[in-house]
Amino acid sequence: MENITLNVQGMSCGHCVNAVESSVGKLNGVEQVKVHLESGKVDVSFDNEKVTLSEIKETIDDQGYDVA
Ligand SMILES: [Cu+2]
Repeated sequence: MENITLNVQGMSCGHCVNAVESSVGKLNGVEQVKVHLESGKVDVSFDNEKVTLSEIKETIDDQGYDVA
């Protein structure tokens, strides 16, 4: 299991938190996802044999947010 923290720009309210948490949380292999709205950080725990970091970043990007 990998634990990473991503810096994500553009999240501003509870809707954004839900959009990121639910879309990333649906990915097969993602164990846990937690958005920290104030700091713009997203903690993700995932199984890197099932899902890649770039797939996670792409999913956040697809929701309309910029991943550092
Ligand atoms: Cu929002």
